[in-house]
Amino acid sequence: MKIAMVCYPTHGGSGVVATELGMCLALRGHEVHFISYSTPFRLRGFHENVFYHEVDVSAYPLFKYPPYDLSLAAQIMEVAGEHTLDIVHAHYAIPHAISAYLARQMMRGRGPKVVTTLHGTDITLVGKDASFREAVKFGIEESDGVTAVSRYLAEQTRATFGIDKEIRVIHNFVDTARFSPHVENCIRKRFAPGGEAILIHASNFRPVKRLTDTIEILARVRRHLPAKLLLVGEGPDRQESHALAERLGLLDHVVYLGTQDAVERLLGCADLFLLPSSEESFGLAALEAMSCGTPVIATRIGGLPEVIEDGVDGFLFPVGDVDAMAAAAVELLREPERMKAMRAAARAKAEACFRIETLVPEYESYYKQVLGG
Ligand code: GMT
Repeated sequence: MKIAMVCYPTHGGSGVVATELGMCLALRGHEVHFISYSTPFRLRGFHENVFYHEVDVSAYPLFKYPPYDLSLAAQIMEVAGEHTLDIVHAHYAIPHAISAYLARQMMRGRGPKVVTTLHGTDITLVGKDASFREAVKFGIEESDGVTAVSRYLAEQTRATFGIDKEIRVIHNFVDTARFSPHVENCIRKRFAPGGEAILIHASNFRPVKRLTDTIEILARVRRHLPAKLLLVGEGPDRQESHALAERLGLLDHVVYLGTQDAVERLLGCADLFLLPSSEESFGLAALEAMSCGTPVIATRIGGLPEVIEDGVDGFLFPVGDVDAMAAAAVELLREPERMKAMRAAARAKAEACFRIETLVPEYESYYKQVLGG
C-alpha cells in the first residue's frame, strides 16, 4: 500500500506512534510518506520506502494566524495525486483529520481513504473545547476509518461527541528489542554515584503531566532513602517544577536532561518510572519504561489501567496522592526480591501485549478493511 502519515513532528506520543508505525510499515514493504511541518524527531537517517514532505506555510502579513490547515490540505492533495496514495493516516484529530478530509474533497472524491487515529488530548482536552468541538466531531464522522489508542479513549469519544460509528481500538506499541532491560552501569554511576535510587519521568512537561508531583514524590522518598530524580523532556511546566525543587532544597537531587533521543538507555538504568498525570489516554512513556523492565508508579486514570496491573507490574493511585505514590516507591525500593519480580512482570507485559510486531499488522489489516469497504 501507499500510505501517508500526517502527524506532529515534536516529542509527543502521537508523533512517536506515527513515526514508528510508518517506519515499520516501510520495512514490511509499503511505501510511506510522512507529511508534517518538520521532520518527525524519531525519523532519523535513511529508510527504504520512506519519504518526507514538509508543509510550507506562507507568512503573508494579512494573516495574524497563518492557515496551517489549508497548507496541509494542499500538501496532502499534492502528495496523494503524485504518488497515488491509498490511505492518508491522520494522527491526532486536530487539524489533521479535517485537513485530510478537505484534501479528499479537493480531489473530488478521487482521493485516498482517510484513517484517523485519536491519541488523547485531541478528544479529552482540546476536542472538548467549544471552539473545536464541532470540527473534531465532523473530522471523526467523515473519516473512512477511526482508531483509538485505548478502550477508554474510544468510550470517551463516543460519550463526548455522541458518535456511534465503529472506533477500532489499537493500543500503543513498543519495539521491545530497542527498549530492553539493559542497565548501563556507567550511566547509573553518573547520576547516582553513591548508589542512590533513580526515579525517572519523561514527558512534554504540560499541565496534564503534573510534573510538580514528581518533585513532591522525590521529597517524600528522600525522607527514607537516598534518591535522585531524572526529568527527561521540555515544556511549559519546567520552571514551576524547578522552583519547587529549589524551595524544597532538592536541586542537587533533580537532573533536568532536556529532550533525549536515546531515552531507552536512561529508562533501563532507572529503578522506577513516575507518571502522575491527570489525563492519559494510554501512557506510551509508561509502556516504554516497562519494556525496559522499569516498573511504573502512575495514576488510575484514562487508559493507564489497560497498561499497568496494579501491584503486579506497577502501581496505580488517585491523581495527586503523592504520599501513597512515595510510600509505594519506598516499599518497593526496600524489597529487592519484589522489585526483581516487578521488573520481570513489567517486561513480560510489554512483550506479551504491546509488541510492535503484533500491533502494526493490526493497522495493516484495518487499512485493508477500510480500502475494501
Ligand atoms: O495528549 C497528548 O499528550 C498528546 C499526545 C501526543 O500527541 O503526544 O499524547 C497522547 O498520545 C499518546 C500516543 O498515543 C498516548 O500514549 C498518551 O497517553 C496521550 N497523552 C494523553 O492522553 C495526555
